Amino acid sequence: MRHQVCIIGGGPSGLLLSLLLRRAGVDAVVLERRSRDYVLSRIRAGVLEQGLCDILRQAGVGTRMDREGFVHDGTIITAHGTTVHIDFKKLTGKSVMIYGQTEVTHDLYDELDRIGAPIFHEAEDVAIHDADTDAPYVTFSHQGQTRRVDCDYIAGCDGFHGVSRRSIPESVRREFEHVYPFGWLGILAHTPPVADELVYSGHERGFALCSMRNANLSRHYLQVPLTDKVEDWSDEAFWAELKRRLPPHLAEILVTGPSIEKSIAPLRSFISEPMSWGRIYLAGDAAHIVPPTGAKGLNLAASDVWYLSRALIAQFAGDGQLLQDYSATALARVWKASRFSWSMTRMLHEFPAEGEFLARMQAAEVDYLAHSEAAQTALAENYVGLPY
Ligand code: RFL
Ligand code: PHB
Repeated sequence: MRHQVCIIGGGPSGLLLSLLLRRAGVDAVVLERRSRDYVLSRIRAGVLEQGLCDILRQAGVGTRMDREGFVHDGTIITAHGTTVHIDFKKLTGKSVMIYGQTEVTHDLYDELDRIGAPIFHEAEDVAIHDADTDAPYVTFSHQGQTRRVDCDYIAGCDGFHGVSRRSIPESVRREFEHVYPFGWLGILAHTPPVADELVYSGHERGFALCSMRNANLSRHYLQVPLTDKVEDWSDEAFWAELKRRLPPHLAEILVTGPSIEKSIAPLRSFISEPMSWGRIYLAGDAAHIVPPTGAKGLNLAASDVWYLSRALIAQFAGDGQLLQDYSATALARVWKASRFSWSMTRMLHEFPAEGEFLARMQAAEVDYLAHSEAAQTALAENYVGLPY
């Protein structure tokens, strides 16, 4: 088969790219390794920047988000005995939307189905060929048959473990990685959120985050050692530890209940440069990973996809400049969002190996944040998302 663009990976990056291209008359196919049910069962991001919300609306998939999502005008940061309310709206004029990645993915599937965009699920052994020529192609096996997609461009939207990044020769690739000495244990529970806004809590026992999906669905996280397993954490142990890490007035009103999902994710910062080679263009987690503090992962995937969709559309219209500049344009925003995620992670987590000096620096940083509108504005500007 022949398509103008072959998109590898049907997570949010790949699905959104497919839709944005289709809207401009560019034809793309999506190859996804997993089943649709599997993709939809992954509980991940929950905070959408205004930039991503605007893209979804423009692409015609924002209706349910605007109906069921929750606009948050601020967030609460509490650590070392200091609590700071960051008022996004007052400081930046912008807000964020609470709407799960799972729901975004759902909405994208529904629209792609409606317009008949091709998606192959359970596409196995996806391999990229001749990416450094004008006639690249991708092979995969599907329902026992070997298939081949001839295309003009390949979009690598296949996440951190995908094949696309690794198809760029090692001699060309430069990878930057920072692994944090802990993970996040997350639970989802049918309980009301502890506050109207998200609560980021730094504590000497470790970081905690109280997030939410809706008025009766909470998403909470605890910093845990990398050696911990999900089985080590009963629901009771989770709630007891979360209470210890929250300020007393929130711990008192926290409503607990059985978890409906529980998982541990390690934290890392990772950036692979360049984000393109030959006819391959990487977007989202295929090119970079941020720690979840600050909720940038999905939003960064969206800005990559935005840049890439504009560049491919211009290319097919005869102007190749944006595509030539894609890697540099995307990376400039990626490094800034990575810096923000890294600095939020540094400010709020326990780093046992680093001792009292770091703890004092963290306390000074939160105290500064509490008393400086400039510092609050800088945090808010990054949290609601840098422009693109
Ligand atoms: P995804 O979502 O990983 O999708 C990539 C897709 O590619 C498929 N794939 C392949 N398909 C074909 N052939 C292959 N060889 C393939 N290899 C892989 C995969 O099955 C998958 O469907 O990347 P994408 O689309 O770039 O989207 C990025 C976001 O998913 C990601 O940045 C965020 O979810 C990160 N993230 C979080 N971000 C936040 O902003 N807030 C969060 O709370 C948050 N929690 C998380 C997260 C990421 C997690 N991961 C990846 C471990 C929690 C977890 C557990
Ligand atoms: C979430 O709701 O899953 C979430 C929210 C904010 C973060 C990370 C995760 O910084």
